Amino acid sequence: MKSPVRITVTGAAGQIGYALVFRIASGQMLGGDQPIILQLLDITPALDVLKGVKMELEDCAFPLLTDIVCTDNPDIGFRDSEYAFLVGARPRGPGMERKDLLEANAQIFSAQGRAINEVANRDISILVVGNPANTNALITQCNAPDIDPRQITAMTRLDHNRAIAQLAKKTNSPLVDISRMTIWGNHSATQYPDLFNAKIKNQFATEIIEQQWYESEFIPSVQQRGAAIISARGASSAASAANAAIDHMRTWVIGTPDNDWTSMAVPSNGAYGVAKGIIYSFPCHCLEKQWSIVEGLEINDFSREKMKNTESELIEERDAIRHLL
Ligand code: NAX
Repeated sequence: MKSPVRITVTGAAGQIGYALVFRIASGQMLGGDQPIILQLLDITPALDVLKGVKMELEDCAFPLLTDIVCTDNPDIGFRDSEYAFLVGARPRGPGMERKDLLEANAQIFSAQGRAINEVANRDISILVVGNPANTNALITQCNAPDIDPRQITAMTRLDHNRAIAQLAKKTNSPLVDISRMTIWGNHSATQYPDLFNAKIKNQFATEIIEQQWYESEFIPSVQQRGAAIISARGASSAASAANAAIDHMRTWVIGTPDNDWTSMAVPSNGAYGVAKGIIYSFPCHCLEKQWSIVEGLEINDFSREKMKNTESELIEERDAIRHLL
């Protein structure tokens, strides 16, 4: 029997947390032979809710779940953690400017970065989900100087999955026939879902779909899907976000299939002319807890402009909280 790994989920009393922790505990992230200790972190007023989540986890009698820690203390929540989902974040309140939101979250993610630096396992793999996810990941990284920056990523897998689903639906194709989808840039309405490299079986998607549909329906609908869910459900995406978070971690650990890639927001190394250091979503290959940016893809003028636009937004976000980096 393998020894248990510690997995931290912040914001575990929230709606994504509720959709995530049961799936992790059932083995859907690391497989059916990997025992798990869940370390659930939330703020003090949410501890009662967290207690209820813990009771329900116990009631599932998951064979892999060997312990559950509930805490409002990041030094306990991240202790010896090997995987962390940073979901908890401050939502935008009434009258709050974007800059205020960035600052409020910068405080949260600086404190968590420092705690990770102090107490987490040195090989921790971190996925930031809480928005603004890319910039929150940058703040976490700057506050955890002893952790390799490559281990701190942000989530665009939900956008990636949404793009695959929309393309499959439009072309009446099985989901498994779609490969090489790419989300570039920020997890925001400026993200660029790129179909020029995507394939449906062995054909390029752009040979099958019309440019008009691509530009005026596909791109906006992927960019605005989060808002569409809120207006339909009266609450933001939760189950699909939790599913994407599991997909992100699982792909990172077990790898991408041959001839395919995933989308992950990772520190830019300057590939495709993207400013070094910002956390930008790229097409990535993964193998055994390592990722690498897929280089050498052809980028046409249409894509280049959209990639620049989302890059500019990330640079603005970084500059707004630069004093905290
Ligand atoms: P909820 O408001 O349901 O839950 C958030 C939880 O975080 C609450 O329990 C809250 O008490 C906790 N929290 C707040 N500050 C904390 C802190 N300092 N330490 C620990 N916990 C803290 O939000 P939910 O719907 O679960 O969404 C969570 C985050 O995911 C939001 O920022 C949301 O915008 C973001 N999303 C990101 C997505 C992505 O693709 N990257 C998609 C889904 C989602 O919108």
